[in-house]
Amino acid sequence: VASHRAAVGLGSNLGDRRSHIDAALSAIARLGRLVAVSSIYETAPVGGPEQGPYLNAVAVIDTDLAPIALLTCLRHVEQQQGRERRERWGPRTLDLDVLLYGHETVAMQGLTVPHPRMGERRFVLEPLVEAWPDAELPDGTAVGSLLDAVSDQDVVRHEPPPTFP
Ligand code: A4P
Ligand code: MG
Repeated sequence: VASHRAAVGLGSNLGDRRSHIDAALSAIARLGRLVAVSSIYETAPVGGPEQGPYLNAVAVIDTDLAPIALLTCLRHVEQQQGRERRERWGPRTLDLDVLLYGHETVAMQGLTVPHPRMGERRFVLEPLVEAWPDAELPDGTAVGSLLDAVSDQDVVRHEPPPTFP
């Protein structure tokens, strides 16, 4: 099986946000070879009901898992961090999204890659560009050019990620 470079978006705005993110990063590191992790960004919530600020980050891995297998593993990690699905875009202990999977386009029931809303979201693009500066969409669009075009959404502050052995 050929390995693919995938970007995973992490978000948390319930409970001990930092420990959910750190636990998720260690689990994601076991799904392949960890290439890079962004800083941890504190961001204002976008969409959904009134809710508290998020911590967001992006992890980049080289993985042998097929896209749907990767998503299944990420769902399992969400559950381990106490994720309950109540309402769409509502507050959550941990949300893990497959942002990019190589240059592949995936259009399956329950899995769309690139993530359909990533192109307008600073809370995704800023950590993605930090962790994977030359990332591209399947059509060759540089992710950095999307970040330049995004209208302002607050990224409040950021702190370094944990270090991995
Ligand atoms: N799904 C389809 N494609 C994907 C993909 N590439 N990665 C399906 C992950 N999941 C994918 O997701 C809903 C459905 O999307 C799943 O059934 C999955 O099969 P979910 O995690 O159950 O629910 P959700 O996260 O509430 O919905 P959604 O549509 O994924 O929300 P988003 O777009 O992820 O937005 N503001 C800030 N500042 N930071 C955030 O992280 N996140 C959201 C959630 C809203 N506002 C935010 C943030
Ligand atoms: Mg989600």
